Amino acid sequence: MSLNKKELNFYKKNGYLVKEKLISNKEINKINSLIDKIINKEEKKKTKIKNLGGSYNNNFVYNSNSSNKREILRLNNPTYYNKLFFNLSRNKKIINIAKKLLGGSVRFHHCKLNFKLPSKKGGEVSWHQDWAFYPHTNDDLITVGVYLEDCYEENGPLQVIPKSHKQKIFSHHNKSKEFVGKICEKINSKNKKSLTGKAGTVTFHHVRTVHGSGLNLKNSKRPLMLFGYTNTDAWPLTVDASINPNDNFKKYNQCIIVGKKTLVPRFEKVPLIIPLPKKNVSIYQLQKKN
Ligand SMILES: O=C(O)CCC(=O)C(=O)O
Repeated sequence: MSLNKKELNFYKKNGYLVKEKLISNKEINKINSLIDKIINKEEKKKTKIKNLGGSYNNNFVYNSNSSNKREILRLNNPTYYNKLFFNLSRNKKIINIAKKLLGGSVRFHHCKLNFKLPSKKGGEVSWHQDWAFYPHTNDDLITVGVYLEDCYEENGPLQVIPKSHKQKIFSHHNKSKEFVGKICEKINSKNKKSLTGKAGTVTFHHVRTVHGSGLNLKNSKRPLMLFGYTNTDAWPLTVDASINPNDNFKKYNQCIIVGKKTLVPRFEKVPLIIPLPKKNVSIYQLQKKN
């Protein structure tokens, strides 16, 4: 199952796309069994953490520092953690679509597995553009979300503002000029769309699309795997949680899934705001600041 012209045009116009049930139940079930094991093992541990464990270097981000009541909000870099997650990030159906949406080549950028815990335990993710976190020389970057359980309105699905990828880059800095990972000004969200679907449904949104998510009103964890991909000629302008060419050029090139190595970035006239000063913490902590 690939992408037809109508879907490609829809993505170009609106900055997002949903492919219902792209991943089979068999694959989803295997991944969910693995996740259950990981969570059970981790939540039993009573290791001391601070700062919600939420720096890039830690595997897990929690909703509390207290070992008695903490639950996992995020597994950082799941593709390094287990081959099953890596294989999902290289899934042919996902990559074929990403290739078309990115314009012909695909480089893996980053990955995270988000759990939206019930109600305030999980909280909301405020409106933001991924582009604010990792600006590149052009904006052929995409975020792909895989729902690992059915996700409907009441589960706190991803929400997007259609056509926002063609508009400005919003400031993600607060009044004190700190990078807080959210849009602080009031935005028009009248036309927001919730990206819902059964387990195995895959969402695609452009790196400049304004998005976020509301509360999970159910007693579930709403697992959502998020993969970031770039065109190979989009060169990072800052250091972020992904592999940086200046630190490890070999590994950076090993992230190419479709296309060839290049030393020639493509520059486009794209709006940019550099996300500095930035703290090495997760979006959950960043967005708590006003
Ligand atoms: O997990 C969510 O609901 C949204 C997360 C998100 O947008 C992000 O991590 O950038």
